[in-house]
Amino acid sequence: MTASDPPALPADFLFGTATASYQVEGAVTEGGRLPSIWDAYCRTPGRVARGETGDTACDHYHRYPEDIALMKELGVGAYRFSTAWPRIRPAGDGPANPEGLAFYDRLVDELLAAGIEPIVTLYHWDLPQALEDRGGWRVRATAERFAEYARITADHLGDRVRRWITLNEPFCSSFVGHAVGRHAPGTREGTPALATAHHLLLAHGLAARELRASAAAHGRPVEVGITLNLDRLVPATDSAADRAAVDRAETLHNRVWTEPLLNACYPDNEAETWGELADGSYRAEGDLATISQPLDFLGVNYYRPTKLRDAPHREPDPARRTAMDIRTEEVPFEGVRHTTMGWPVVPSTFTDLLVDLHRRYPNLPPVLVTENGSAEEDRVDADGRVRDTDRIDYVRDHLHAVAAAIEAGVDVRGHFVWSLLDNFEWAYGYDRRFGIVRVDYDTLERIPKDSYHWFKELIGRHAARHGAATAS
Ligand code: GBH
Repeated sequence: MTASDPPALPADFLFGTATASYQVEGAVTEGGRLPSIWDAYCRTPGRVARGETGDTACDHYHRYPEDIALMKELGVGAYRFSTAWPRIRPAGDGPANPEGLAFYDRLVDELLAAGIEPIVTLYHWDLPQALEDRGGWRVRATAERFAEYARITADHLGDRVRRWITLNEPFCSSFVGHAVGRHAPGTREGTPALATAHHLLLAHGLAARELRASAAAHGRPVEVGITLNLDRLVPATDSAADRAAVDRAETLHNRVWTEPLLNACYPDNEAETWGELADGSYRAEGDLATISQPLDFLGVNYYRPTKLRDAPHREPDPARRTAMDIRTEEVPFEGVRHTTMGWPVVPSTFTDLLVDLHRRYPNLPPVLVTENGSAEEDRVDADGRVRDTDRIDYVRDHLHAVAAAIEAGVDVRGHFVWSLLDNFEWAYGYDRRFGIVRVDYDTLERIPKDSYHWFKELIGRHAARHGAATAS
């Protein structure tokens, strides 16, 4: 099989697209929504490129019918979106907001009418600011508030939504937010950052229980998963020091999540990775049992591999060290293409990651690739056509990488292109475009790119080859 052939994927393989509330909705002061940590972060000078915010974003809050029509035309079986906690329970605790729930009613009903399965992520980084003011993810109480919000949302939408993702990329919520400082709330902490990771896992476990209790109370089917951005980490050389550096990074990026979730234990090299920062002060008896309830599926977001070498601590004083300072240093990949994010494109590393995950965790649940895609230059022709051939190559080659993993025995059930639309790319603002549909930010017009047409053809050929309507 060459890379230009269509990937050989199972008949019932699910094709989808994904977005997230703060990145596409806009309408941040409408319908009773209150600020999230991202509204606050965007308003802090110097944090987001050009001072951009999600205030309008793609205006998906008002234009969702047009966006759903685009997906119907595309032929996807599912749409992965996130509900905004600051719409549904704006203060983080207290009463639910009927207007917030009503927006998601409209969205879900429109999707179902178009024959598209709604898959809901409950948390894609927009924590109510009111909870941040009381400690945010550093405190255990936030995990309890999250479980309540999950219950409210599931009681309301669970008659129409079967598959739920508790958290998107807790690595970003904890370490990028509280140690790198490139995401909200934008701090650079040590032990408190490790506490946020633990409380996010706990939030997942408590919410999983509520999602299942809600479904049981109403006699509805339910599937619960979590989405992780797992990293494929490669040592710069074969030296023992570089391999040990990768072991520490495996724990920071991957095992901190997969060991509690899939093995009911904490990583065995925490001391080696974080030294005295990992003091466990944030853990309580029984937490592991809550976190490690069986998953119905695991969501994996994948974009790029990372090459690392051993390095000294960046901060010599342990008291001032962040949880990212694990004596590693990134080394560039040579001789491969890089996207506009500066991310190296090496599709075979996605196969390696999936196969390795499958070997390491014998009880691995079915996998959904909940995000995969690329930000590209997107030249617009005089006639308005967007010739994004680099994105087509990227998605096609990563679908081949998924097919190879399936052939090697990994149970991958679906793939969601990030993203349906160009949108608010966090600290980068609007100039990094991941969409298969271009958004003109002056007019908010949607322009399907060549990749959209290519993807539509791929989905159509897959359906034709397998005798059409296999999805349900
Ligand atoms: C995903 O994250 C997000 O889920 C999505 O919202 C986003 O739009 C999309 O991908 C494209 O970026 O600060 O140096 O430690 C992507 C995976 C992993 C990318 C963590 C940023 C942090 C680099 N992210 N990474 S650093």
